[in-house]
Amino acid sequence: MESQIKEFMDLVKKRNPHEPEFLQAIEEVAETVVPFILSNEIYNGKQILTRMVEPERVLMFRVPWIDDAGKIIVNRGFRIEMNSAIGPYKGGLRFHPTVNLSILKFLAFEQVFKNALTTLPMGGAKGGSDFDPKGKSDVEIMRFCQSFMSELFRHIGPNTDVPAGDIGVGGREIGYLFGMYKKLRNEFTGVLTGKGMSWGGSLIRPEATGYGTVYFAQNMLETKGEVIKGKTIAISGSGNVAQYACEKALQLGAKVVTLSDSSGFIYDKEGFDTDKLAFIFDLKNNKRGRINEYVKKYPNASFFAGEKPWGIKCEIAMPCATQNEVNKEDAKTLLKNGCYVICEGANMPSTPEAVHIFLNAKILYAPGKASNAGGVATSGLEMSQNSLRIVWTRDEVDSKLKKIMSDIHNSCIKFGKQDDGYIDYVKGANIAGFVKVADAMLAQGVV
Ligand code: NDP
Ligand code: 2IT
Repeated sequence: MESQIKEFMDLVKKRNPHEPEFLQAIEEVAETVVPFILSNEIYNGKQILTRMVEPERVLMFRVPWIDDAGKIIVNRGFRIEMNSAIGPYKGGLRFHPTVNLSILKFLAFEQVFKNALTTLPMGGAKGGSDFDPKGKSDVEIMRFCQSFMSELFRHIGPNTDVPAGDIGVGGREIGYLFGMYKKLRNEFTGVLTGKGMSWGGSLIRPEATGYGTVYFAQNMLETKGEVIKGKTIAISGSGNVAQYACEKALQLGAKVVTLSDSSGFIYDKEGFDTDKLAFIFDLKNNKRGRINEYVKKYPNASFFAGEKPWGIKCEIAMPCATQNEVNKEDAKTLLKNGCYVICEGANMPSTPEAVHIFLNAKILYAPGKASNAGGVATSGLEMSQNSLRIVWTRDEVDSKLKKIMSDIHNSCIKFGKQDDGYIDYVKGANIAGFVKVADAMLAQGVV
């Protein structure tokens, strides 16, 4: 078994040198899916995984724009259309200076499995740019988004590829991107998700990733006869996912004590409440400020510059910032301090060493492709509403989101429950996602 995984990985490494994040995401899948393929005649020998690691299409393009000082800037734009076996390509756009081919290919690959898990008909994609939105004026953001869309529009469409937000892309950016697409195509369609409510958006979409992550944590706790109420939670990040994970956790009676950004983390030992969270929403979404400003307003809290929150004692950790933000040492520290639930809001936030530590310790560990799927699932619900030209109520969307998270949890149990009763959510999510996509690929022939 080990040798077959190695043989597969050697091939992938040879074809994708210099793409460490992409290789990391593939290896995590291969460890559980290769043995499954070998023991299932219908998949064995069909090169399905070899096909799945090759994007159907990779787009790279120049994004020139002019800053407020009149200087011409050139960024690079990307869209990775990874797999369309079960539906149109679907996945977010990330604007961050670290964006490169490796990061977007890992995200697109994860998206294929995640989208399959949602139960909705969506293929997998990811895109973005090395553009850094930090410190840019609104007009600069608009000019950049317009330039980006003036190329991307040729490749996307409501039945072809439907982008959405990710790091650095929220409601403001989706607005500018949508406006340019509509102008170029002369068509008002659901080509992007995360739209504003007056122009085709869905209620709960902004909240969905964070809410869904907390719903998933609840589902995991239920397997032990426990609830989230009263638990202490450490959250990283303070963007879209972190904010709404915090909001839902508070609503359900948990105590959230940390949030962070790339400059460090804040620790409020009394826990956040609705007023404190409203301050953070305003700070991050309107003022676009830094997280350390929180301690000026709430001096009982502390700011730890350049550090991550994983040294703080908690029962539940929710990494909601970025990839590889929980390493081997962090994992050991979390366990030492009594943490026994890791529920990932971010994509691939734990390094492979950290994941193995969590699985060996047999704690409740949910990989992002399962636990953060509520965001893209609600994007799928936005697409359905656009097609039907109707708007569902908040309660309708929220209850569909809860049901989807619970269905994903059940899929993880179906394929991940071990003989001793331990639920390996990594195995469960990988195999459940694989089976859905693989069956569609087999039915559609070698294309
Ligand atoms: P936002 O841009 O809204 O927020 C990102 C947060 O993470 C910010 O607090 C940011 O801090 C921090 N962060 C980003 N990069 C780094 C870094 N290299 N080191 C430390 N902190 C960092 O993005 P989202 O909340 O939308 O996304 C967060 C994560 O969730 C990502 O992994 C994303 O892929 C994933 N995700 C998002 C979904 C969505 O619907 N938006 C759906 C599913 C997953 P700073 O401001 O200082 O950069
Ligand atoms: O990683 C993700 O699932 C997202 N950024 C959301 C993608 C989407 O299409 O809503």
